[in-house]
Amino acid sequence: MFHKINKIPLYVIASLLFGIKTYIVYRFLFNIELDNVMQEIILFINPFVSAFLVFAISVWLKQERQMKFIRYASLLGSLILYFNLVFYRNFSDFLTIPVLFQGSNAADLGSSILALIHVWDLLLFLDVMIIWYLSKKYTSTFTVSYKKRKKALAFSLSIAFLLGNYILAEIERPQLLQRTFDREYLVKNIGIFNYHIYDVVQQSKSKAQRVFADGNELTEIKQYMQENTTDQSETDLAGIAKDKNLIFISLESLQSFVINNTLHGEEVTPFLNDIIDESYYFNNFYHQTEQGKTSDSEFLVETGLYPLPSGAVFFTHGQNEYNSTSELLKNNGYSSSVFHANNKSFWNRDVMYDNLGIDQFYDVDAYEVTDENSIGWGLKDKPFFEQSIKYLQSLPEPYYSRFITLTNHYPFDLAEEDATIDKFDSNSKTLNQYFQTARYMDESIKDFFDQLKESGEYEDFIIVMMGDHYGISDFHDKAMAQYLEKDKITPYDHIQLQRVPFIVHIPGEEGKTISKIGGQIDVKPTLMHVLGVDDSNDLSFGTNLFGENRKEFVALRDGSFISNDYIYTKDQCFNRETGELIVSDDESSTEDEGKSVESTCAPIQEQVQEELTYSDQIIYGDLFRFHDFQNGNLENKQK
Ligand code: GP9
Ligand code: MN
Repeated sequence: MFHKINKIPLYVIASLLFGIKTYIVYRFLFNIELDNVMQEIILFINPFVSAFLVFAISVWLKQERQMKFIRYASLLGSLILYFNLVFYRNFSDFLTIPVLFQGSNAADLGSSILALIHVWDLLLFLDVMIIWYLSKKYTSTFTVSYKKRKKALAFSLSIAFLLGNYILAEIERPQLLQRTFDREYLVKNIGIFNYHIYDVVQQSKSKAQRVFADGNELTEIKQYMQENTTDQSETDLAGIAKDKNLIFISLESLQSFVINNTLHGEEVTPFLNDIIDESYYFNNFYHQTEQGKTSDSEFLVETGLYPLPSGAVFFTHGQNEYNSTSELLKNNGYSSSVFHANNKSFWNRDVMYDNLGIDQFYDVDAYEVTDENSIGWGLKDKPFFEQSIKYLQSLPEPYYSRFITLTNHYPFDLAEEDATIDKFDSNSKTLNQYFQTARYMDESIKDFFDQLKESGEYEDFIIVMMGDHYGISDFHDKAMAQYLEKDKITPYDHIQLQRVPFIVHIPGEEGKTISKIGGQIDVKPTLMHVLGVDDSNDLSFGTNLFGENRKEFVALRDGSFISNDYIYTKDQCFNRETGELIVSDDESSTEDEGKSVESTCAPIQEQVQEELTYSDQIIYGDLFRFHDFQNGNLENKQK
């Protein structure tokens, strides 16, 4: 037997053994969810890819170092895997650098460590023992002076495997590395070791930017905010919902184009349409999210800062200091909670929520999820709300509770028995199904309202609802044009499609539809205004939507903007009312005759860039650590 094995280089044997072991750990000891065959395949491949990548380095080493390298690489790799496993047993999550070095997590782990280690775990080091034995006993057999050709082969194979793995992962999750959805997704797709490398690179990048920042930039930024984004004027609604329980519902992927609209002659969202009649409804309200999708919308609501141009700020800057909506409300006697039936680590929520001062997170573990009551991304919205009520009633009042819905999420699948409106008929399955899941979500919210009414304290609530981001991408423009009865979707239409509903429902108030422009950045000061909370020391880029002194634009995260008069996107400036393109040269358009982009969009565009850059500066430099939000002063401290 050994006769045959000794023909195989030890680094290949080590890769195979280590690969198999890692796969077993992934598959049977971590609770990784696999949704399709592709994911199964990737999960199977990546342990071997990473193992080969490391062990193949040995061919470049001097002969006397080769065995030592393989031995220690296998030991170190196994220890990393094992530490992750022990951590996972307690937290159902993977290690990250910040957790290792500054987390209270690690301390928590200390006390319970014995309970997390099992005798059988020794088996996880079986390959290490085999490798040590082989490398010691048969040192001379396995020590080889590799020819250039062999070295090149080992190297090319490493790179080819890695690329192959990466391409499969990209197919399975486009933009996996840029967006970082979830640690589990990363581990599932690129393996735990490459995930650690990725994590180290990410963390060092943001650490470096943080180190070079001092508080001085804040002075200028504060001045900008004072001049442009502060509106402390009083309105009739100031403090109207003081001390009421605030329920905030995040409407997954809901765009405004379905509101008060029909399909096959039926209203798509009958309940929301009704409730809008008794609410303040903003029909020119835009989402401002980027790659972080739902989490970006949460970030906007909690901080009044813009999310980042790439990546999810919940991930990349989850440890920064913020002055969150939850914390502001806490200072005014509120408790805070989030209800969302997904893994707690998705979008790094568990870490970020702690940091934002959110008291309670009812994640998937708080719900009873079965095959029957779930679809697509998980628990359906109706059982989600039903099962949430008991928790809601147990919360200390007044509370600020955010509910994040899920059923109206791409690919918008719905069980037939849940569908109460026919599909649309176009070349886009996505858009065709969207109306059905939007309707389902609408019904789930109706049921939730009914339950709140039954509980008898309906008047004690203020209910705010907001679409989190677009659901239908421009990939479906043709079908969208068909639905909207347009020839095509122009860049102007595209921007107008970024409108999402924003509804402020205060029982007992009549409400009205408000057409002025606004965006998610404005939610925080708007909530503070109606709740009568003093936020004069807060630093944010939003303004109270009920006030009169709103700045004249809404900036989208890609630099496009909507102003009272214009819409700017992709180097084109349109008249907001008519959609007419304003030409830049002497040729004049019919509407804005004689006007040029220079005199219309350009000055606002500059300010939009300035504002977005300020916001990024705050986040990259973690500048709020230099600010005392109690007294509104720059602190003379360096943390
Ligand atoms: C996941 C849910 C949906 O927890 O928030 O995420 P999305 O893809 O919309 O950001
Ligand atoms: Mn979402």
